[in-house]
Amino acid sequence: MPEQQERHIVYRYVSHLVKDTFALVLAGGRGSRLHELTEWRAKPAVYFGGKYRIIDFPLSNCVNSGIRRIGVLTQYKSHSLIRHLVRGWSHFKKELGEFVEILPASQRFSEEWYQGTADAVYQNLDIIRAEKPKYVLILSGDHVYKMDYRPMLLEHVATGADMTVSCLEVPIEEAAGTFGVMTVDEESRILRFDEKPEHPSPIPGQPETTLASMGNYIFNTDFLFDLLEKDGKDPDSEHDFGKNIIPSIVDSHKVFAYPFRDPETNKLAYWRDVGSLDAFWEANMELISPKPELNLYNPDWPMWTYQAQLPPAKFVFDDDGRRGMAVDSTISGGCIISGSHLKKTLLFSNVRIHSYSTIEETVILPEVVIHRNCKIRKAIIDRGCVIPAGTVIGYDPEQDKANGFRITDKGIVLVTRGMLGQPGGYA
Ligand code: ADQ
Ligand code: ADP
Repeated sequence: MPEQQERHIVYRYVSHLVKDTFALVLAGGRGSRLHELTEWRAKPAVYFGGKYRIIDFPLSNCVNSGIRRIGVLTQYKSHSLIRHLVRGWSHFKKELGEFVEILPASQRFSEEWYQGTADAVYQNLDIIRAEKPKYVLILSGDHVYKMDYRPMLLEHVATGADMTVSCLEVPIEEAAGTFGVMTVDEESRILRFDEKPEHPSPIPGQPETTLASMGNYIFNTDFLFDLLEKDGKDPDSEHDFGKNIIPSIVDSHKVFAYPFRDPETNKLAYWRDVGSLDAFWEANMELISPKPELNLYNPDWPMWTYQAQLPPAKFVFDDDGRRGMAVDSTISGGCIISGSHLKKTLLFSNVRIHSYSTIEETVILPEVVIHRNCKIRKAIIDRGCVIPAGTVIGYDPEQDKANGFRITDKGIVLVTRGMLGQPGGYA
């Protein structure tokens, strides 16, 4: 067969595969290691990278992979998440078979709030069934990464798997107690799966690394339905994919690992669990560094989000002629920097910086106001905070503690409206 014809057949086949796939994004997690940053929003709704929320990454990955039937499973503190999804992700055309649907907890006649991730899916089985997909792609809503899900779908079909788990090579000490880990045979079939063990088994020949689950799964739909019906009736199960479902099927079924690698370099791909305040701060700092690993400027894989219509960022001299400036920084729309100096700092939308302040290595969420003469370093300032004139943050831990701010192990200071005694609601 001529090469062109062959390629054409593959394209058509892949386009059928994605059309036969229904994606479910698990977006109900609390993210408790983000402390007050997730006091009022679920982890997937946490802001990232100046314009985005974490959930924009898996959602954009789906859309860019051609998967356009998407359900988002919400639970914990879903108000901010739902607002974002309605504003930014509701423009698909149901008539064309494309939608992002919000699936709140307890669609079924059940007394129970969602129990675990498998239960969250179980409670929405009727909705999935009505869509008649061949494959269900279950995604964690908690991670920042770019991934084309099509090669994973192709692998899933080519291996004849009942279920496929995407995974990464991770240093053992990072994985211990944090990730589901697996051992596989030469064909990548999973022989054993343990959820967050204290001592993960190494990859043969690589004593320092282990294969960690990214929390993304592909299931054949019928198989998933059978499993969940069974698990739903098991009183001893915690109804969790990592804890209960995967370990229970690796012996009896064809469960494969899909090692995710950067398609351009074939090296370890960028993937961040911004699960703690330190990881959140570090990932944002890395992103605004001169050569970040995560390239958001590549038009081939656009990251979609909701964004308000805002005027461009503006830098002005103050009354005394002191220059408003920012270097090695990223500044979003609607910001005004007047007579203050910013270095290695990320401003989300609509931030106002008044005069005579210096700000370094800081992540500032939308609608924050910083009044005059502040000195801020290594901080995260939550949405809507109004920082009074003369406030010093990140220089003296005793003073930060006395102000009621949270200081992390690595010395990053978190400031929220609650800590400042300022009201919540829309800033
Ligand atoms: P964790 O991330 O610790 O481990 P979990 O807290 O269950 O597992 O969260 C998984 C995803 O589901 C997250 O996106 C979270 O927001 C969401 N979620 C949690 N409870 C939910 C609920 N009741 N309803 C809706 N969404 C919910 C998992 C796997 C590990 C794997 C890591 C990778 O169990 O095996 O290594 O993800 O981060
Ligand atoms: P976002 O996550 O979009 O930044 P908010 O910070 O406004 O949204 O938080 C989401 C919702 O939580 C708000 O609409 C508000 O009702 C509530 N909220 C947030 N912070 C507080 C607070 N400090 N006190 C009371 N309610 C709050």
